[in-house]
Amino acid sequence: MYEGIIDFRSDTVTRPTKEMLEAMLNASVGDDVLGDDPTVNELELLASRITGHPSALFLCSGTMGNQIAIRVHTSPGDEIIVEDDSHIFQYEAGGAAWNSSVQLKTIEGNFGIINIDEISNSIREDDIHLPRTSLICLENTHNNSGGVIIPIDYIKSVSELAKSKKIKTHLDGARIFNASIASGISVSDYAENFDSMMFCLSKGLASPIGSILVGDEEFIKKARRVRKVFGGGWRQAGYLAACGIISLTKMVDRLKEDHEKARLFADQLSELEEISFSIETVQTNMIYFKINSISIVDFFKRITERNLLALGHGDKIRFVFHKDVSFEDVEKAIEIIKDIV
Ligand code: TLP
Repeated sequence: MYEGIIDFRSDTVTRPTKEMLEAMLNASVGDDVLGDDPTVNELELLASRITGHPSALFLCSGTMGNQIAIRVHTSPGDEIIVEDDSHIFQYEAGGAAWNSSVQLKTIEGNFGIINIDEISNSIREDDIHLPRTSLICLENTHNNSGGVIIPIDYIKSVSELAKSKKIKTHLDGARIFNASIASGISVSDYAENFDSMMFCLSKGLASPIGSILVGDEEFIKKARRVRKVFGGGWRQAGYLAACGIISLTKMVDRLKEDHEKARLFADQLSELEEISFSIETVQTNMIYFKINSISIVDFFKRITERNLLALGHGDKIRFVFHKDVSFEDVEKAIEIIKDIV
């Protein structure tokens, strides 16, 4: 993509399509803080229709969407239940404590799934000594587990438990469209189980910037205010919303190609005895694997010399597949890896 470099670090590296750039040039815009940017309003309506939630808010990042949701659903001193390898816990720079003065009750999961009894046992009694459990968050697909899909029956049982305890639920659905394309379950069928959901336009859906938060009218009204407090009120955001509309109308179906690339890569890698990973986790557009023949540092040094980029995660290496790596690039990457391991 950039002069001979093949970039598997993330699907966030995807560049906008030509159609998106043209849509930016031609977008009708207004001032979104004043509520009159027609393209933002159109994108929010579209997001609301696709997810089945009454209202939607366009914002700059997935992290901002998760953080706003936490702020709206909780009060200072509350506790929220999250899986211990979730993005909210691992990669949002302690934002929940910083922005919302809440503490996180992390529970070890199994491929993103926290045992339902453990969730139930972690919900606090109503006692003035204890924090109030006000929110449960799930993540689908689950990034650190290899982009695995969280099963809908499990999601429903968490949702029922939360409702019975009057606890809110939020889905970090950064890659919910990958989950939907791979499972055949609609985004709205996933989303209906949560009080709010965030999803990203800037990952596999190829927008340069942007995420969406959905929920009911009251929730989004508060979220809009918190977005302003966080400095996220933006003006002619319609230029970006124009790309978001293309993401949602033209870029969803092609995600299955990214899943095929991941599968091709995984199938070839599984033949190398120096590499280990569990093939069942390759369900969408990424793969995490270990190497036993050379160190991770050497691996990264050698692939970088050959113009291949990927990311490390502890003792694992992550490759993510997206529209800006071709099937040919995938084959090339496999040959390079075969050479160096
Ligand atoms: N994930 C990034 C990194 O931050 C790890 C990536 O390259 O995968 N939820 C999930 C599940 C995510 O994977 C990410 C980004 C986010 C939220 C945050 O989205 P952004 O980067 O838009 O703030």
